Amino acid sequence: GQTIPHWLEKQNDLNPDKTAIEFAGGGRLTFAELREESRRLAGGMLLQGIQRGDHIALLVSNQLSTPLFIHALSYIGAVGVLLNTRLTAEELAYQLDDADVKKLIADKEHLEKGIKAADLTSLGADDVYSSSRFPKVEEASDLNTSLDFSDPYTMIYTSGTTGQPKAVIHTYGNHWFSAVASALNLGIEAKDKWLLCLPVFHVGGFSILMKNVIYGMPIVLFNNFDAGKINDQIMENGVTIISVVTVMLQRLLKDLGRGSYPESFRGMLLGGGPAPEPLLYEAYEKNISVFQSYGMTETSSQICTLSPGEAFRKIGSAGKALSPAELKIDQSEPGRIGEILVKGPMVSEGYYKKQKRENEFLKTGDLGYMDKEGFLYVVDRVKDMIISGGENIYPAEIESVLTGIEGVQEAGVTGIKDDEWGEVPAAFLVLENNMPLDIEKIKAYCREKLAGYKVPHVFYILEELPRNASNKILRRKLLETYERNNE
Ligand code: S0N
Ligand code: AMP
Ligand code: MG
Ligand code: MG
Repeated sequence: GQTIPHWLEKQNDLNPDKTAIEFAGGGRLTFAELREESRRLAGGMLLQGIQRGDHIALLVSNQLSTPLFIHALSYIGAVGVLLNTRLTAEELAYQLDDADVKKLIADKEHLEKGIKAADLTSLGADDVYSSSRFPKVEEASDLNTSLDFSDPYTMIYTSGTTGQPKAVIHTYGNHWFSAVASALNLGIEAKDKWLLCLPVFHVGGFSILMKNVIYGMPIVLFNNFDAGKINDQIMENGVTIISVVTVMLQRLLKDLGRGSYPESFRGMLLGGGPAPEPLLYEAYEKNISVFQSYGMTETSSQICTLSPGEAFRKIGSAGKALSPAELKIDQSEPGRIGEILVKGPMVSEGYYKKQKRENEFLKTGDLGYMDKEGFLYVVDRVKDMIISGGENIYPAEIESVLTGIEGVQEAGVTGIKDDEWGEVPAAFLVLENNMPLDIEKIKAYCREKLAGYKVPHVFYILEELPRNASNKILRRKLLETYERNNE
């Protein structure tokens, strides 16, 4: 395929002394240092037997070393399998096996869980780092100097309608076009500094690391979401843009109180799920531009975004398809609600080990409409997915854990509204012989099997689950059925 110079080699040439990364936990790297350290780390990885084409899992939070690992993979040509650190060992084990991972690299905090999950060599991030070879950069002749657009770079798990996790494959080309498309919409200014507080194991956070090296733009990296400290960075440290999910926007506005952001702050790129209109208006009242976006893991981050010029005029809309992308609503009549279909060079070609998509357009499983001016409004989902604080939850996954519990005959899970997280899972259980159950015990069992955010917040008992003619659970009728039974 088409190749370009390795983006970090390019930044080392164009902006060697410019700050690349400021770490909120302390420390900073220039582009020359980021390049040098990433290459040294690549040397360490080669020593550990990591080779071109290997699938290497990363189980790491947003540490200063995290971008180095991500770039080291590209210098070797290995594929990064990005793992959600909130998952349990059992959940991780499935992904590690499915993705044919050769080695797992975990940071201190997650190494123990990683070892439990992986029947393969697990390496401590610190150990790989301290074994780095290539004391002199000139020695690193076996590292990539260019990137091929058609080569895979990352794999990130998401689930289909069945709740079975599958890995979205992103090529270098997908990430490149995503970053460039976003820049054509939001623009790049000389003073830009992007704050990265989204976890980098999701594509929204990862995409900021790509913008960092593709634009030659400094970023401020946060490991924990601390609204006060993040607002300080916007107020006092020249941050111009930040990517957030709804709950983050909510927390930042609450912390800001009656204060306001400096003129230099351009706005917030909001994605990962729906946003309540009152919150968007609250930001508007505070003169904060929110660039609402629509995207998914499969589109390598946003594929539609509200432009800076329309942010205040089109509140509630996710904007238009970015320059190289196309958007269609699967509906014959304009203005009517239908499934959202997308196409573009940032859209992944498919999932690992799954058949490639036949249609040019990706069917998103989301419902929306376009207004007369062609602006997208996302209104609902066809898929039964729940979004809690920007994390996706698949009811089928929780249901299968619940039905594994003795005394539970059937289980249905659906999302219910929540002021903090947007939606949280609620479980509806049909019990065997109406055997009484200890809900605290069920919760503890779920906690062992499932990431914390997937554990149902409430449990309801039903006589039977609402089902359609083909015996499929009508998840959207669960709450209604319960309420009707308990009037
Ligand atoms: C919001 C976050 C930071 C909340 O985490 P916090 O407050 O740090 O929690 P902890 O201290 O770690 O844990 C405390 C308790 O809270 C529970 N908890 C944590 N998170 C959630 C949650 N999401 N839902 C429900 N509960 C949660 C913990 O479980 C814990 O309780 P216990 O101990 O009992 O278990 C955090 O949730 C977060 O980082 N969320 C964001 C995730 C994310 O990145 N989502 C986006 C995914 N989508 C994409 O990447 C594609 C879209 C995209 O690209 C994009 C997205 C956003 C912006 C821009 C873009 C773009 O297009 O560029
Ligand atoms: P993920 O792959 O984790 O990024 O999840 C993508 C899903 O988030 C999409 O398929 C949508 O269901 C949801 N989503 C993303 N952007 C929006 C938006 N602007 N409004 C409503 N839902 C959204
Ligand atoms: Mg935290
Ligand atoms: Mg997700």
